[in-house]
Amino acid sequence: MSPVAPQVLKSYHGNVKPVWCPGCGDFSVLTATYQALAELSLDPARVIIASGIGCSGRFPAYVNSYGFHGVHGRVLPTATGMKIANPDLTVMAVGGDGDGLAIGGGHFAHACRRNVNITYIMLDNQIYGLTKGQPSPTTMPSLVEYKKTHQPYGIIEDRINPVAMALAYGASFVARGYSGKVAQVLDLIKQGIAHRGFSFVHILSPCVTFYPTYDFFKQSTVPMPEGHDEGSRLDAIQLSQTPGKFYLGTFYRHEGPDFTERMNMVKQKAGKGDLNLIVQEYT
Ligand SMILES: Cc1ncc(C[n+]2csc(CCOP(=O)(O)OP(=O)(O)O)c2C)c(N)n1
Ligand code: SF4
Ligand SMILES: [Mg+2]
Repeated sequence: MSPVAPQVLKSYHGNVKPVWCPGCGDFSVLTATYQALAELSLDPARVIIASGIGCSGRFPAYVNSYGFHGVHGRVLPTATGMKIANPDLTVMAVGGDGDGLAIGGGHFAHACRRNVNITYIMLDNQIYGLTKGQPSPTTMPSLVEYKKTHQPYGIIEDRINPVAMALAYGASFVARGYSGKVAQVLDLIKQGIAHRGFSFVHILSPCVTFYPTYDFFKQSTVPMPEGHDEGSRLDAIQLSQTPGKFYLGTFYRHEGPDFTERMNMVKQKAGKGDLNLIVQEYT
């Protein structure tokens, strides 16, 4: 961590006090986000954070920036619209595993392939936290016991692997952190913000109340292998599929034209962005 004056760091704190349970993994990600915004010297008035619904959805209220706590599952369309309309802003999207992979799952593919320059932080606690512990698409019944409150006869669906999904959908930056390792989470958030294009930062963020996984992730998270080639999507996909191991770090990155640049190319072709010239073509 680079030193940041305490009063500077404090200036990124929102006025609302977090209501998360003590020990919730989301606290580390919030701390890392304050630090990332401060280290990158981002003006809070030029940052906007969109969120979905869930415990994770409260995130924007705790940060002194613009924020939009939208509807369940729609964090990516919201953030996409924000960035396209305001390309100069730093736009972040924060949401849960249920928000981004169940009800909002269809948006994930399109956000990845559009390469809009936003940073998507998925706070994955492998559970629906806010609604009191129903299994989510990332619940790991074969790895961690699920308390059988909501599905008393067990979970019969296989889990989704969000990192593998983002890689397969063509995301241009894909990383994973664990809230038990806050310094690395900070580094990944900073990398995600700095990346020009869609950055997906998957955070394993335990829900101490409904699916306590700190012990499990302490054992099963491992650093990215030495010499991993971040330019190889195939190597990244292979690592993301390693049974029982959760690699932490940057899986993949590739910089090419983002969505705004691609739109500008179209504008240039179509009358250099001048609406009158475009209309003239058809009159
Ligand atoms: C359209 C709609 N359907 C269902 C809900 C109920 N609901 C609120 S939060 C949530 C799931 C939250 O899980 P997740 O996204 O993983 O967030 P977490 O609370 O775990 O951070 C659901 C199903 C809702 N608010 N809106
Ligand atoms: S219910 Fe779980 S996810 Fe929600 S605040 Fe509490 S520990 Fe965090
Ligand atoms: Mg969740």
